[in-house]
Amino acid sequence: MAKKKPDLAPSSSSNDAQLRRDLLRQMLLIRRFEERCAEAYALGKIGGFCHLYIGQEAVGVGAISVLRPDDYVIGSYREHGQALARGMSPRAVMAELFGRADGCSKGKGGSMHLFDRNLNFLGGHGIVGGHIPLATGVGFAIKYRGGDQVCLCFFGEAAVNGGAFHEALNMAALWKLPVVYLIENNRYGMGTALERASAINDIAERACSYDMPNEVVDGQDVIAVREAMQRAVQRARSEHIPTLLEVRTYRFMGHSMSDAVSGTYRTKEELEEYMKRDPITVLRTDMTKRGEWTDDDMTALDEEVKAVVEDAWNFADASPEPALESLYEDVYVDTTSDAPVGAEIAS
Ligand SMILES: Cc1ncc(C[n+]2csc(CCOP(=O)(O)OP(=O)(O)O)c2C)c(N)n1
Repeated sequence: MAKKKPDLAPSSSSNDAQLRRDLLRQMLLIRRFEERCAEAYALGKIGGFCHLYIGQEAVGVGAISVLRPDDYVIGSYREHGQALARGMSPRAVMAELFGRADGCSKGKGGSMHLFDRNLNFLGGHGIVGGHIPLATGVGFAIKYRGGDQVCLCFFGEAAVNGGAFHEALNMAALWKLPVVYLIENNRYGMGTALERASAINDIAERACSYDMPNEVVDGQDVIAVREAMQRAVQRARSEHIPTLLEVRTYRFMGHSMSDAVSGTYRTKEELEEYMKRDPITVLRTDMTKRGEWTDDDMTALDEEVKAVVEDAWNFADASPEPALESLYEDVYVDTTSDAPVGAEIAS
């Protein structure tokens, strides 16, 4: 069996100043959005589970920035930021979190179940690793129909210890499916450190079992994420070769809104050390050094995105709760119509 060593992706300097501004704006929008989510949760406006993306913004933003509109994105329950990066409106996301009828899943999915068929954003899944085989299925469907789209699948490092991960990657490698499997390695599955749950610490090496290309990527550097993703997408699109990316990042908040920020499983010092590499600061510092960004620019951008988030909050707050009669809608496919089941998806 060929053992491929994961490479550390080099962070390079793109000359595209506009691109950097766009990436910075998206990351800042997600940061401010998530901060307001924490407030809304404390006020009881958001119920159920709520997993914030603060600290990991460069992963979703960098990876999704490479995709075409007809590509597919599927994620776990930590997906607010990915939905926003994919272009879902902050209003639709916030309304969903508030459980309101104008939410992207009509207020019946909540934080862990954000969907948008027009954006090919396929969730939002609460079962750890349960959506990885779904991504393989999407890859199969793309190839079967002769398309050149790519499916990007986000999941945490704890998911690689489940059987679904191995079955899904084996099949994707065997059948050459256009899927990018992206591990967001934030070092902890709830309160369990990676080293306590995985037999190997360099988890990109798991791809060697399937002879699959793999890379270790600096997840605090949005440009590095973008570049690794570009290589993976190129392989998937032109040769139908899947890739496993291990993107190393860190969550600055607790696992969910139900546990403390630092918890007892990690030290305050560790958290502070990782927070020195805030992905927003990393990009902003780079832009400042290039002479293309000032403190005034940052203040103006911050005000702009805060207003967007404020608008989303007000929209969500004004949206009605789903009607009781809608409780059973969208639960089962309507098989009473003449159209064959699944026909609307295939079209
Ligand atoms: C199959 C399954 N087992 C256990 C859980 C409970 N659980 C929810 S989140 C989580 C940790 C997952 O960590 P990771 O995959 O690294 O993602 P992260 O939360 O760090 O983004 C666990 C064990 C679950 N949702 N599904």
